[in-house]
Amino acid sequence: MKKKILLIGGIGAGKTTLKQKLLNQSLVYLKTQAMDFSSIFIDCPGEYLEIPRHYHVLINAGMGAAEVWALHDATRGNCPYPPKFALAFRKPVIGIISKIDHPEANPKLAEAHLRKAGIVGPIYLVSAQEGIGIEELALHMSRLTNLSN
Ligand SMILES: Nc1nc2c(ncn2[C@@H]2O[C@H](COP(=O)(O)OP(=O)(O)O)[C@@H](O)[C@H]2O)c(=O)[nH]1
Ligand SMILES: [Mg+2]
Repeated sequence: MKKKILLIGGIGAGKTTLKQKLLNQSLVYLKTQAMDFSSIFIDCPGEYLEIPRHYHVLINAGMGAAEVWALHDATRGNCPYPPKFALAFRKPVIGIISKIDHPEANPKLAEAHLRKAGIVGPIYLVSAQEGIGIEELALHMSRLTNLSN
């Protein structure tokens, strides 16, 4: 079975835009209304992270994924993740700081939030809009999804 990557993050973190960029699709804004399993990414509405009673949906989705990508919007001042949330997944969790092109981006704060959320794996800094950091992430993605079984 093809390996999948679960994308998690708050509302508007840039999950769908990043997915489109990595799949070489045109960047079309479309609010994610439901879980979308249609590519190697499992894309979810941000509400599943922002509303604690939905946490179990993300945790269940993680079971079908090879890796979890936890996004944090660099322009967001508060943290959508509860402390140690990454430990709820039995899969590797990497951090992705999105929108680093934005004039109000604060990647240091976003990194601190992701570390507090229990992410010990690598943290990538990206801008899907400007293409920054995308090549490195695409390489990581292809290594992961080309692994056998
Ligand atoms: N400046 C900037 N804006 C972005 C970037 N990626 C996404 N956005 C914007 O952030 C908003 C939410 O993006 P979306 O991918 O739908 O977020 P999602 O809710 O996590 O799927 C949209 O208006 C995007 O155009 C980026 O790299 N830079
Ligand atoms: Mg979305």
